[in-house]
Formats: sequence, C-alpha cells, structure tokens
Amino acid sequence: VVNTRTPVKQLAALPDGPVTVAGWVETVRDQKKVQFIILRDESGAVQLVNPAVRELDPEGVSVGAAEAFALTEQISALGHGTFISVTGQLKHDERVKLGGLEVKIESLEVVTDALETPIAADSSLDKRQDWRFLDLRHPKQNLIFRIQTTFLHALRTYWVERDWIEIQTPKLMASASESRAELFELGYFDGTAYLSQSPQFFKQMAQPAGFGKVFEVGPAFRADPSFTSRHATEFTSIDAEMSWVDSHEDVMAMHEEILVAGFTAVVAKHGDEIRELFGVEVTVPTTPFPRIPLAEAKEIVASRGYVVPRADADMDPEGERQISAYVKETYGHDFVFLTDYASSIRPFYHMRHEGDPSLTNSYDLIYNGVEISTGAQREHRIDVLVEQAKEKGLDPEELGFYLDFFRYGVPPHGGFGMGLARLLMLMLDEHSIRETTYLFRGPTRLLP
Ligand code: AMO
Repeated sequence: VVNTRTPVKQLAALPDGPVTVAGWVETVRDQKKVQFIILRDESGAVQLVNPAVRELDPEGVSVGAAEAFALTEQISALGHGTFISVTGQLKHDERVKLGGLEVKIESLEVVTDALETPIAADSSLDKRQDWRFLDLRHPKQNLIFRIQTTFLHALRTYWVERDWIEIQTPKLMASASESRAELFELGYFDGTAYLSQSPQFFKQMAQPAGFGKVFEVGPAFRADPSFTSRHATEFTSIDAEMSWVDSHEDVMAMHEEILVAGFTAVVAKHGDEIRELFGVEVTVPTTPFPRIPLAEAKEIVASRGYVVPRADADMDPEGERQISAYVKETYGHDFVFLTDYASSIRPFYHMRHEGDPSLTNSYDLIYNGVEISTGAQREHRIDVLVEQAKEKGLDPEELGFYLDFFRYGVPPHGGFGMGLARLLMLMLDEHSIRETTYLFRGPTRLLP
C-alpha cells in the first residue's frame, strides 16, 4: 500500500485510469442500486462508487457476478472509521460535488476494523479531548496543525536566513525562572528538580556564549491551577533572544517582522481553507504595530468605562479586550504592543528606564484581545542586576549560576517569549487553547 497508494489530494492531477487510495471511511451511502463511500486520508477526501449487485445468481453465470456480489456485501458491512485500501478506476466528472472526481471500486481491502465512534460533532470539548485522536480526524482540526507547521516553518526560515542559531535548553532545572508560585517540583534522585517555566535564563546564556541571536521552540511548564481558555500547565513557547539591542524597540521591530513572515505564509498557503472551514479572514498585519505605554492604555480603557482593578497591576483580561477594541476602532489593527511596564510588576531581569527606574524597557503583545507574548531588553550590568534581584527578594546565591553569565563580558540584549497555542487560537477565532494544542495539559487533564 505504501508504495502504490496515491494521497487523495494528488488525484486531481492524475489522468483517468487505475489508482489505489487508502484511508478511513468517513461515510457510506448504501443505496439500492449504487453504493458511495467517502474515503478520507491525511490530505483530503474522495468519493468512491460501486454499482450494487444485490442478488447472487444461483447458476453462477459468471465469476465476475460472484465477485461483484461479494464486494457489495463487503461495502454494506463497512463501519465509520474503518481503515481501507481500495483499487479502482479514477474518473474526472464535473458533476461530482467532492472535487469533481470519483473512483469506481474494483477491489477493497479492510486494513483495520473500527469500533463505533464515541464522539459526535456536537460532543462537549471535554469529551472530544478524551478521544482526541478521533477528534483530530476532522478536517478543521487537521488544518490547525497544518497551519501551525506552516507558521513555524516561516519563522524558522526567517531566522535561519538571518543566521540565528536554534537552541534546545533543558527542561529540568535547579531553580525557578519565572514566578515561584507556578513551579512544578519533582523528585530528582536524592534531591529536587523543577520543570522549566521558560528558557529565559538559558537563552540569555547564549549572549555571553557569543551566539548573537538565538531562538527556541519548545515546551514550558506552569503549575497554574486555573481553568481559563488561555492557560495550560504545559505549552509550546516560541522564544527569541538577540544581542546588541538599544532598547525593547529593537526587539519589537524583530517581533513584528517574524509575525509578518508567519502570517504571510499562512495566508498564502491556507487562506482559502481557513475561510471555508473557520469562516475567518486571516490578514497579514501591517507594520509598525501600534504601541501604547501601559499607563496610557489603562487611561484609555478607563475612559471607555472599564477600570482595571489594581492601578499597580498588569492589564486583566477585560482590560486586554478593551484596549484591543480601542486599537481596532482607532487604527484598524489586530495587534498592539503595551510598553513600559512598571518595574514593580516585572521580573528582576528586565532593564529599567535610564531616567526613571520605576519603568522597564519591556512590552506585552496583545492580539485580538489576549496577551500572546512578553518581551524586554534585559539588564546586562551585573551590579545593577544583583541589586534588582535583591530588591525582588531573590537570593543572589541561588541565582549564582545565572549571575555568572554577566561577570565575564556580555553584550546588551533582549528577546521575547510567545505562546504558540494562544496565537493560533486568536488567529482562527477559536474559544480555547485546548482546540489549538495537539494534546492539552491542564490541572485535571493528563490523559490521553
Ligand atoms: P510570560 O510568562 O509572559 O513571559 O510567557 C510568555 C507567553 O507564553 C504564553 N504563556 C502561556 N500559554 C499557555 N498557558 C500558560 N499557562 C501560559 N503562560 C504563558 C503566553 C505568554 O504571553 N520569560 C518571559 C518571556 C521573555 O521575556 O522572553 C516569559 O516567560 O502567550
């Protein structure tokens, strides 16, 4: 089968004649005179047809008649989801709704039988998650991961063409890298290890290592007990870190460019399918994206009647929705950089403003009402960095390995981390990152 089968998508380019296709049975229409199978594989769906032979002539007039009778019976018995391999005659016919072609079945082999599917199109998200491998058979779900592939490929191409280095940082850590509150702890021989919350420290390490510009696409873990549509306990983080930045502005400029590269590739390759299956028109964002200092954004949101609960805190979800709505109305843009976060709500490693240490050279990127990314210029001056760590109540001793990165020469640098599933959720107007994560992990989900 491997060598002889033609992926369904390639049938359109073939002339009429013999073909072998293989995949799973999506539907069977078993009519009196004719039988139709919709067969789907990883690339698409095709209609298979068989003229039904319902009675076997007892005289056995011809061998062909007996075979036709057996084939009819075999098709009648096919269940949804069964994997089959079919050889037959391809015929282009404009009247066939599905792709303008069909395959007249000559022989059919059942490769593996299938139990009756436990999920339907209207099953709850939770139930669909239980049966994720069956849920993923649907063209819409399949498309999400082809979009993801295209998007990541475009980012990689962008970076590789500009001589960035791809790194894989360890996920077993001796310390926290972000908030201690969201840290998974695990037994590690006679001691304790932590699951990495972000490649933050080790992507920065590439700077004194002389790598210049690095990126990573990898897992990040957060022991976040919340059940929101945007939080997972394990997610894929796209991280970048680059040397010789003058401020977070350089990081934002690069961030815009990779998003334009990613969106351009997605729209070119999948724009039509996305419109058809998701009813969404994905557009390539224009640059520069609007930039609004956080304090100003809060004032704008307040003037629209929503006051972000704590003046000294980050935007909350409603604040993010409101500022996005404002930006859409005012600039017609889906993205907005909120900049200049207060030092009090940012990690110790963010560089602060030269004239005003109460503010940082940092930003959050909001896309269609949800934060998808955090970025910043980092503090690279060891004495300032140590002071900032102490100020945040961190133990410079425990952070010794990280602080050492800054004692042997290091260029000014900055970068960002971006959640892949969140980005896809917002791009496709889905309601939860559970839909745009291959296998979601949350407080009550470790299976399948
Ligand atoms: P931050 O903690 O803001 O920044 O994370 C960066 C981005 O990662 C995604 N994200 C999540 N996605 C799903 N579930 C979660 N629980 C979750 N937590 C975060 C979001 C978020 O914007 N080290 C910094 C980045 C940097 O400065 O380079 C960091 O981790 O899309």
